[in-house]
Amino acid sequence: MDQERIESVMGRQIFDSRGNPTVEACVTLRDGTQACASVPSGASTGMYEACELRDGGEAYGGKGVQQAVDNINAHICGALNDMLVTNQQAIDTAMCAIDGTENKSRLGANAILAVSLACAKAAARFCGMPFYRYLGGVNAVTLPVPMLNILNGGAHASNNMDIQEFMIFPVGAESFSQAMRMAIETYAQLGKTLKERGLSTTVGDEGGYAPDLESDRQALELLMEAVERAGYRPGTDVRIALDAAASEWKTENGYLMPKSERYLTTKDVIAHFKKLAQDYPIQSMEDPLAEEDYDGFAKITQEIGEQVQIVGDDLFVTNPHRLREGIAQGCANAILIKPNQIGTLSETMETVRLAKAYGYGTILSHRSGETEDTSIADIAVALNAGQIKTGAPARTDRVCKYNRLLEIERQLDKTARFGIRP
Ligand code: 2PG
Ligand code: MG
Repeated sequence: MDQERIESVMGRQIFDSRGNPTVEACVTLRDGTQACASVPSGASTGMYEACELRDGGEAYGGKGVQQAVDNINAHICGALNDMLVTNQQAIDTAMCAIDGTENKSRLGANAILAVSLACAKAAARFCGMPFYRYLGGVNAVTLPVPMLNILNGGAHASNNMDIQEFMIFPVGAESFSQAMRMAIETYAQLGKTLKERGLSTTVGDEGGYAPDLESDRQALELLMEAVERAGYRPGTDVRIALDAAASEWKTENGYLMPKSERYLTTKDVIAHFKKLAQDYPIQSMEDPLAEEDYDGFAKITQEIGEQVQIVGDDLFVTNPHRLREGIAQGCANAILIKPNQIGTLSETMETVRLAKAYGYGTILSHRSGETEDTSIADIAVALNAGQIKTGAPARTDRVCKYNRLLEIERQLDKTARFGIRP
């Protein structure tokens, strides 16, 4: 009797960092090995993402996930019973087959991903390996450079900022732990500066401050000042990464910045970001245009892609087909990787492989609604992704991923590498 066969799979409803219901799955093997995983949830969700199944109705404002949980207990559990937990591809394929839809809308990508990750974790545990080692083998040695969202706007905060994320990117660090020290000291200085200026120090969904500010430029100035006050050199030690989440601005008549109520054409948006990249040490720009604006993405990549990493999030939604299309059209030069956008671990890994084959940068990412699950930290190391964004260095739903990376760094010890493109 193979001890690594799946004995049972159980789903249940838990809550995420916004207090919304989400799915947790626990997998038990024949030998009693058990592992659980839970899934996050976005606010600025791409329209091409796999389906997050919600119950609708009165309870939890329609956001309950009982249906997804029932799908695990009634359908997935039976289908995976007796399968070898180490055969991830077969497990994921089986779930996709019983779902039978293009976007996982029958079982729910939230149900499928929770089980997919729980199986992988149980397999790692069965093999007596850390999760990153099980997934990545002997090649898993690179700690990612973190992007930390220390000023929140857009759909993640109730302030007046249209850009969703102003992140610090400590690219001058020599190790992951040194990058965290730089980020934490900068975050503390930003808090101090805001307080001194009488600006709000309440935080947004991802733990970054969320003050009302006069403009994007003021936000960037504040970031640079915080870096300097922390004793680092802006542009050399710490650079800036933005996530505009511009799909949120798209209307039938072009781009409408929802908070400042400015109308812009694709051309205006590109000119705006180009100017910002000239004036500030911006290393990375995510979703500067909307999810359907392949032409705009190709244009901005052509114009500033040599100097700036252009990242597709809502554009690619971790989907290998959308990424292939983007590669063909010359859109972006990096991809954000969110396992719950596609719904299985195998497909997530396939997308990363494809991105790397075409020289695209890869950034593992949290969602704005998170849980204590730290899988993305292990996946980033396993796949040598080189970059991760998982919020401010504040709030345990964000910090737990950074803490997991510190633990991995300790385990790898002298073999640990650190960098964007290994
Ligand atoms: C993003 C994410 C994470 P959300 O747009 O990159 O920061 O936000 O999870 O709300 O889609
Ligand atoms: Mg994004």
